[in-house]
Amino acid sequence: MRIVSLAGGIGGARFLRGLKAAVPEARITVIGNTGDDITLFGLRVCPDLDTVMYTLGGGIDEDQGWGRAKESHVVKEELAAYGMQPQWFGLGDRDFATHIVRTQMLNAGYPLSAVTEALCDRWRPGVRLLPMTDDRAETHVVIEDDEGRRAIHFQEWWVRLRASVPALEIALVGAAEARPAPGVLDAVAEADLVILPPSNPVVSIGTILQIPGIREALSEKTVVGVSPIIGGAPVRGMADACLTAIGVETSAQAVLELYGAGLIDGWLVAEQDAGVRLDGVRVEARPLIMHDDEASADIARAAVTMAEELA
Ligand code: FO1
Repeated sequence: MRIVSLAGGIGGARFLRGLKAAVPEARITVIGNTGDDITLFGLRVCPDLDTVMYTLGGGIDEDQGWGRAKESHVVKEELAAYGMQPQWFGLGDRDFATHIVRTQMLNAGYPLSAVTEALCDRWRPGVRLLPMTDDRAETHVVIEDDEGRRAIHFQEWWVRLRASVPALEIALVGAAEARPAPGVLDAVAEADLVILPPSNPVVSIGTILQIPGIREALSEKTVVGVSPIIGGAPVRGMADACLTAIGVETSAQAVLELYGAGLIDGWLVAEQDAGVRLDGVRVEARPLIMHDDEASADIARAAVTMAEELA
């Protein structure tokens, strides 16, 4: 069975670990969000691709959900000693090696998809990990503070400001000119089913859907999504701040409507959201908290079963 899954950061990666356990015989292609990518100290950092690669490859810092396990921060401290900015983004020593390899390959002319394949050659995540695009498409956030109205990189809003300043706009800069990475549209066309993990619907799933051609390709397939919102609140992260920024209510109903019945065929919600309805979409309620790998696998299995029934 061939499955395509879109993924963002921590929630998506944990769900994918469950999906692999639920359908070990499936060939899974993950289309990873690259809107979070940022250049720091001359190095290209791809947080969501690395989170999927490390989580499925066994290198992730489990408590943080991002970055490497058994990490040290000597380089970060030395950079700070030189007064280098920014100091609000915590790059570990082991993680630096990933960004050095990636940047060296990008500078040699390899596209991000080839770089990601090379990095995954070491980590063996057990899925094919494709960036949503090889082109530059970065999420920037418009805020208004004492320095006036300005756009800042998503990571500065997310990590330095902890989304404490309202986002007046969230824009994927470069989306209109970006093309799906090689293999993305083929993987979707060849998929038996598509699963949307409970990733951030705005800055993870939403950004991938903004790459021209991807939403249209997915709409041809049987797609089952897992609600990232339970009882009016995100399970983790700050999806509520992102949804508010685009004028969408923080609810399982509103996220389903944001994705739309043109895309979604099945929608898994938590029991307290059992009243969610949308014409043309089958809604099922079940426990959705991924408190351990077993729970993640159960949710993933339910999504696959639903997709098979809908196909
Ligand atoms: N998130 C934080 O809250 N603080 C950090 O210092 C931080 C560093 C970091 C370094 C590498 C990486 O791959 C991810 C990192 N993240 C950090 C998480 C990152 O901001 C998020 O994982 C995604 O961008 C949103 O899903």
